[in-house]
Amino acid sequence: MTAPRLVPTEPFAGQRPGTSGLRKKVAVFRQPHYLENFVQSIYDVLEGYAGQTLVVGGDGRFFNREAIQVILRMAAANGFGRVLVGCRGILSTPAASAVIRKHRAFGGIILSASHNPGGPDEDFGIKYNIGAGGPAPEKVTDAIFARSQTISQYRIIDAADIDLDRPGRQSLGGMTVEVIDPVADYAELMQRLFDFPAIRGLFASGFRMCFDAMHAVTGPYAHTILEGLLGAPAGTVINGIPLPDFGGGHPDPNLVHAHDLVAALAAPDGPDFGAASDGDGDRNMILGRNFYVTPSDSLAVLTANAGLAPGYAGGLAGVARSMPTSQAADRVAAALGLACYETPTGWKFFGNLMDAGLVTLCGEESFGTGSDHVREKDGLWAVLLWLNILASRRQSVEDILRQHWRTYGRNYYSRHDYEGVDSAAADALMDHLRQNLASLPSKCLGGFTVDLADDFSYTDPVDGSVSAGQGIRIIFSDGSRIVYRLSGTGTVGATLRVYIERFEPDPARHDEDTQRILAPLIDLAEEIAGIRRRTGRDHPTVIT
Ligand code: VG1
Ligand code: CO
Repeated sequence: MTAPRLVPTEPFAGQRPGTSGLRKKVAVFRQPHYLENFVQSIYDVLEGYAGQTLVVGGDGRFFNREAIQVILRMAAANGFGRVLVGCRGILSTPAASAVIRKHRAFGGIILSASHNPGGPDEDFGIKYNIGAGGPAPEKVTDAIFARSQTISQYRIIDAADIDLDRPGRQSLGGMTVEVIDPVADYAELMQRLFDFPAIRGLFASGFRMCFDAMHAVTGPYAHTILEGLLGAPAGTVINGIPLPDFGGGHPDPNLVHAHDLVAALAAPDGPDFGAASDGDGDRNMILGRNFYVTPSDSLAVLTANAGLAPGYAGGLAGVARSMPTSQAADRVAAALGLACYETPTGWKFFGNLMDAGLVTLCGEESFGTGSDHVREKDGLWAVLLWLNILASRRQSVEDILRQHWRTYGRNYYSRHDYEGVDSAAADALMDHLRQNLASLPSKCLGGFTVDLADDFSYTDPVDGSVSAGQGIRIIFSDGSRIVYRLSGTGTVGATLRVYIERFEPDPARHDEDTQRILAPLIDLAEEIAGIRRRTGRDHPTVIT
């Protein structure tokens, strides 16, 4: 057995994990000892893992395989008993969560920068997930960061690379490495949740869909499940082979970046249903024929219809959404008598609620939806739940949405992102907003009366932990909202996100253009924050 080697090192500034772990440019990760420091910091704050199982995998982006070899050699040196690693280094984020839970692993390390581009000059990321399968809570990520600021050595063994392309057991030092099929456990779980025969029947009836894997991790999952188990015709999955640079694109499932999918759906005689997922497979975008479903509406429709799928036929415990997500799901929850929770941005806040059995479904406006089957958001899961609903209701996506709006009203919603803004300017803008919050309530601005203005603070109902400073919300008396927050996942400068929402109960007004109907609130968002003056930007970089 190879003896662990202790390597002296020095801390790096700025190894603070953001919304979803540590995300930096590949060049940053490639600095000597940088990755090792962070991995050792993770291992150092964990307790009681000797002889236990760790799950490791990533979205296949550039540097994935190299990072995995380091993580494995360090896991062996630190005393893990076994590592389950996805074949070819592949595990989607939700599949990693499923594997951690099924095999009762101690935890897992997921390598991804999600929807950010990949390649030698692009982004890489690493995050730790706990034994429940979800992202580490803030107290753990804070401890990892603190450790990374004082670290002076790391443990590693000298050994040849593990063959990540060969399924089965290999030995590394005294540790077992099991190279597993990245799809099998996940596909088995999906078959327990959804009515596969009904969905197979839908495809057999001539229903056509296009799934855009965006050259990212969901390709193998979608091929196996949609074209294999569900009998969708070959060609249903496009861009289905994971590439280290995602084919040069942004693996971000929105109307701008999923252009191949949007084009397919807009074609005359195009498919009935379209969907895309992101780099690591936890996001989803849902499209009908010439029809876009906002992620917030998708959460509401899934909440209203989940009972049609066998896995949710017993009813939902409750639903949770992140604060900036539209309040569409709240209306469904109220109508169905379900508890509804509002959490800060980021999936880690849903874990406690699901573990305590308080909620079944969760969602975010950023193309994230999921349930308590795992502890991550799950792109393909959302697609399968939609397919189950379509198989059962046999209506078009558009008809389902229109009927939903007639029943619950429509929450017009949009997010405006200003990317790569000067960090100091973005901080100043937020500070200015914070300082002026107290003066806003009961003011009438542009015809809207302010009901509440605060910097969102969340007290976890399960463990009582408080997360403050989670975004500025301005809520108006008619239920409209403007929310401002800075992204915690960017790698260059700051990204300012402005979220705008307006509720419209009148079915005669459910056909308006979203940006037009939101225009007065968009103007107000500018007036209140002075975005143009403070950031020098005339327009958002991305509108979703
Ligand atoms: C963004 C989204 C947030 C999501 C996070 C991780 O965070 O807004 O809703 O949970 O990305 O998603 P931020 O801090 O940049 O707004 V993923 O698919 O990158 O794991
Ligand atoms: Co993602």
